[in-house]
Formats: sequence, C-alpha cells, structure tokens
Amino acid sequence: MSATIVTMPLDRAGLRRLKAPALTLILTAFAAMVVGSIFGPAQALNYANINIYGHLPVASYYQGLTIHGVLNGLVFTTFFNTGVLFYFPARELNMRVNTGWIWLAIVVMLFGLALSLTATLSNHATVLYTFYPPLQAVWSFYVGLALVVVGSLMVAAETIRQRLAWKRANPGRITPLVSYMSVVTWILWGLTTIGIVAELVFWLIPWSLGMLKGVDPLLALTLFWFTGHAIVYFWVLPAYISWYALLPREAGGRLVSDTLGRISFLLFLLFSVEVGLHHEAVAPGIAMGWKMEQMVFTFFIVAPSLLTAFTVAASLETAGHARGGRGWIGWLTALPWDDPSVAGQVLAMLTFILGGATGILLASMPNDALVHNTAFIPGHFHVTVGTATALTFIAMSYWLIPHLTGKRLYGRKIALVSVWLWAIGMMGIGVGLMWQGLYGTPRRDWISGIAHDPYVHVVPMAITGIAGVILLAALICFLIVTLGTLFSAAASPSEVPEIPFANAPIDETSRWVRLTDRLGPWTLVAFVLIAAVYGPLLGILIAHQIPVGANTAY
Ligand code: HAS
Ligand code: HEM
Ligand code: CU
Repeated sequence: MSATIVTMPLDRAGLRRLKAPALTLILTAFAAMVVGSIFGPAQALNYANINIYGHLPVASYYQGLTIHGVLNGLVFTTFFNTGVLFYFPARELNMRVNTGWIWLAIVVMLFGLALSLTATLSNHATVLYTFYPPLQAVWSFYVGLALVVVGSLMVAAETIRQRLAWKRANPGRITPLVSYMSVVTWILWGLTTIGIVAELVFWLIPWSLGMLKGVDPLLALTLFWFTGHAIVYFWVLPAYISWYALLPREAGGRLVSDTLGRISFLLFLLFSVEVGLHHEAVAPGIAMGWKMEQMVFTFFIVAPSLLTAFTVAASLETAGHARGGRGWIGWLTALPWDDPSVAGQVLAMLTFILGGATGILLASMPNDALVHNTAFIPGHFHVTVGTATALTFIAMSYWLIPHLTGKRLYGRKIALVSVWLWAIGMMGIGVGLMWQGLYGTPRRDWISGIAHDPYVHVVPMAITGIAGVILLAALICFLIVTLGTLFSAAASPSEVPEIPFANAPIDETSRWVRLTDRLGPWTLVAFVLIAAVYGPLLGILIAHQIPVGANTAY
C-alpha cells in the first residue's frame, strides 16, 4: 500500500478522485440524519402527550426510537467524521491518498449500514442504539454495526499512515494543525472502539447466532459505556476542528493559539475513555470506588472543552474586532451573521454552553442519581450532539458541499433560516425535556400511549412539542438547500469555496509543541491509563459473569 503514496501536489484529476469519496461519505451521513430525524418530532410530540404513532410506518414507538438513535447517533456521525477526517488532512498535507483503499473502506461501511438498517427497518432489531442485553437483535444488526466501525478504522489507518509519510518527507517539522487534530481524533476512535468491538465480537454476535446461551448484562453495559462516553468526543471533535481551524477564517479573524488547540486535543486523547462509568452511576454490582475514580476523571475531561471555549471565543473576538465590533458584546454582533455557515457554528457554540453545563452537573453522582433515566438525559444530549455536533456539521455543509461538488450554495436565506430554527428547536428540546425530567418523567417512554398519563406538566410539555415542530421545519429547510445545491448547475471555479484553513503560526522551536507532536508515545500513555482504570474492573466482571438468555426483541 505504501507504494501508492506519492508526496506531491494534487492535480485536478487527483483532486476529483479525492473529493468523490469524501462527498459519498458526507451525503450518506446527511441522508441517515434526515431519515433518523424524521422520528424526532414524533418523539417530541410524544413528550407533549400527543400520539401520532398510528400514522407512522413503524411497528412501535421503540422501533422508531431505535431508528432515530442508530441513524443519528451512530451512522450520521461516523460517516460524516470519516469523510472530513480523511479529506481535510489529505488536503492540508497535500498528499495523494490511496483512494482505492478508501473506496474499499466505504464499501465495507455501506454494506454494514445496509445490514443493520435492514434489520432495524424490518423490526428485527428494536433494541435501541445502546442494544443492552437481554434485548436481542438479529445477528445482521450487530455484524452491520461492526462493519461500519471496521470501515471507519480502515480510513483511520490510511490517514495515520499519510501523516507518517509526511513526517518522513519533512523531518523535524511539526504536523500542521488540522492534520494533527484529525490524527488524534482517529487514534482516540481506535482506542474508544475497543469496548464495543469486544462486546460485539466476543458476546453479542456469538449470542445472536446461538453460539452462546446468554450474556451478562452488567458486563455488556460496561463494555458499551467504555466506548459510549468517548464516542461523544468522537462526535464532537470534528466540530472542534472546524471551530479552531476553519471558522476563525470564515468569520474574518485568526486562531489566537495553535498550541492551545494541540494541548486540548492531547488531553482528549489521554482522558476521554476512562470516564464511561458515569453512565452507570446507579448500576448495582459495581463498587462505589470504581465509580468515584471515573467521576474524578470526568471532571478532568471538562478541561479541554473549557480550553476550547476560551480559545475559540478569543479567536472570534479577533474576527469581530477586525470587522469593527467594539466593547463587551460588539465583537459578537459584528460577526458575519448573514453567512449561514458562520451563524450556524456560533449558534451551535452558544447552545452547547447549556449542554456542557448540564454535563458538568450530571458528572457529579448525587445529581445524576436524581435524573438518571429521566427525560433530563435526552434534554442534555440534544444540546450537545444535536447542536455542537449536528448543527456544526449542517453549518459546515453549507460551504463543504459546494466545495466538494463545484456548485453554488442554493437558497442562502433558507440556509440561514435553517440554522436559526435548528438552534431554537434544539434549545427548546433541551429545556423542555430537562424540565420534564426534573419532574420525574422517564426517558424512552411512550407516555402518549399510556391511558392515564401520570406525567402531565403543561409548560415543559408544550415547549418540547413546539420545539419538535420547529425542528421539523429546520430539517425541511436543510433538505431544500442541500437538494437545491446538488441539483443546480456547476458554478464557475472562482465561485466555489476553498477549505478555509485558518492556521496560526506554529512555534516549531517550542519544546512543548514538539512534545505534543510525539503521538506514538502519547498513544501508549493513553492506552496504559485506560488499561489501569478499566483493566481490573473488566477483569472482575469477566471472571464473575452471570449470563442471561435472550429476551428477543422481535
Ligand atoms: Fe454528556 C450522558 C456528562 C459532554 C452526549 N451525554 C450523555 C448522553 C449522551 C451525551 C448522548 O456525567 C446519554 C447517553 C445515553 O443514551 O444514556 N457530558 C458529560 C460531561 C460532558 C459531556 C461532563 N455529552 C457531552 C457531549 C456529548 C454528550 C460533548 C455529545 C456530543 N453526559 C454526562 C453524564 C451523562 C451524560 C454524566 C450520564 C447521564 C445519565 O445518568 O445517564 C463534558 O464533556 C462537557 C464539557 C463542555 C463544556 C462546554 C464548553 C463550551 C464550548 C462552546 C463555547 C462557546 C463559545 C461561544 C466560544 C464545558 C466549547 C462564544 C460566545 C460567547 C458569548 C462567550
Ligand atoms: C432521543 C427529539 C434530532 C440523537 C430523542 C428523544 C426526543 C428526540 C424527544 C427522546 C426520546 C425518548 O427518550 O423516548 C429529536 C428531534 C430532533 C432530533 C425533535 C430533530 C430533528 C437528533 C439528532 C441526533 C439525535 C440530530 C444526533 C445527531 C438522539 C439520540 C436519542 C434521541 C441518540 C436517544 C435514543 C434512545 O434513548 O435510545 N430525540 N431528536 N436526535 N435523539 Fe433525538
Ligand atoms: Cu458520558
């Protein structure tokens, strides 16, 4: 494979060969998000005690919720990230990619998607996106998901190899920022997926094929959340890459510190995985000491997001000042709010402040015990993955899809409306669901289907329901813009946006910067930390398994 790597600038044909797989991944991602999100408004109306499930082509509330969680949480994010995390470094390092390998990975991912989607759509895998045993899906659901992960890791390997080739060709140089961040995210993804891959390969797939009689639910839960927390950073780090390294340029400013960006990503690599137990704070059978340890790590992992908040805010301030904004708030209002890509990303950040703050509240176990398994939790994560991730990706698509297709953005005003509606809608879902959760309304509950709903709290219910309808409107606007762009005529090359790299000068002589670039040893440190925190606990759980048989979900 390495023979196909050529370190030379791309010609037009090379560029086209690179753009096609990136576009395929990104369009598949958005198709998954649109289909998955169709059920969102129905779920929001459910939480407003309005039941429209008789009109939807699903067998149950739970089939719809599985489609929603799997397509949005697992498929949309993985496909989008795979697209940008190979494409941006390839362009920044200006190296030719082994596109044959990337296409092979895409075929593996698409085949996996087809398998798991067929299982879900045919109601043979109504196990929600967390697929906790003893709920059991048909084997093809698990195999399909595993293939999606395998395909994405194949792309990761190619990007990591490209960076090594670049390092060989540029001895002593520091990896450019976007490539550095992308490679760190890929390495983190590799470490993150150990839990879920082990769960699928050693337990769930053999069990669904009848080769195992049962699976220990606590072990499965722990393996799932080994992956399940760090996966949220895999969801959000490509958005952080855009906020650090692209958005400042789009907004007319500059990144204020390249070094802080590197440190923040390195901290994510070191501490993202060792916190999964904060999803099992109330799970019986795990001693409090393990939970306390991971609670402390959870507070550690807030730090790189706070670093990001301040660095990105300072960078946006330079943009605001360059555009004439003055005073405490003037820089914010002076940003190019008429640009849907900038507006969408700044709105994503502002709404993410609520998501981050509620995450910090949940990190503390006594708080979590009050709201675990209530609607508070989906409230929290729609102002994280629904905004920082999904809204940023939507906003990025408003320059990225024109860039990849050579078309002009269709309906700029509609695009602007879409990001505002999305931000307002997600904020509504966040506030409404969290408020309902504080009253004890459970999550994952078809409350509108219960004859006498005990969870009636009119104001938050109304907020959730209305927010669902607003989000439906946002989704329609997004679809109009994206389809309009795809089906419009090719634009002249000068009208096609380039990647807005906003690189700050790298302090190549700094010992600290050089230290951050030594990703091999850092990966080893991360691995050792994870093994130290999770190893003994998993050892105990594996040694004391109490397998439970299938409670088949179909
Ligand atoms: Fe979370 C549950 C704790 C972040 C997603 N989380 C979930 C679930 C999901 C999820 C999907 O400790 C539910 C899973 C399930 O189905 O059960 N979460 C945290 C903490 C953080 C956090 C401490 N979560 C995220 C992110 C997600 C996400 C990011 C997706 C992308 N979460 C929890 C806990 C639970 C949980 C418990 C378990 C609950 C339970 O009981 O089940 C932190 O990483 C948050 C740090 C973030 C910040 C915000 C920084 C702000 C930025 C924007 C800056 C703004 C600017 C604007 C620059 C501290 C970077 C400038 C303008 C100005 C005007 C200033
Ligand atoms: C669950 C609404 C988009 C990820 C939910 C729930 C609601 C909802 C009300 C809670 C259901 C329950 O607990 O019974 C919406 C609306 C959307 C939307 C109105 C608008 C388009 C998204 C997006 C993502 C996402 C874009 C991720 C990128 C999830 C996940 C769950 C969920 C992972 C948890 C499923 C589970 O508990 O099994 N959504 N959502 N949603 N949503 Fe969304
Ligand atoms: Cu978490």
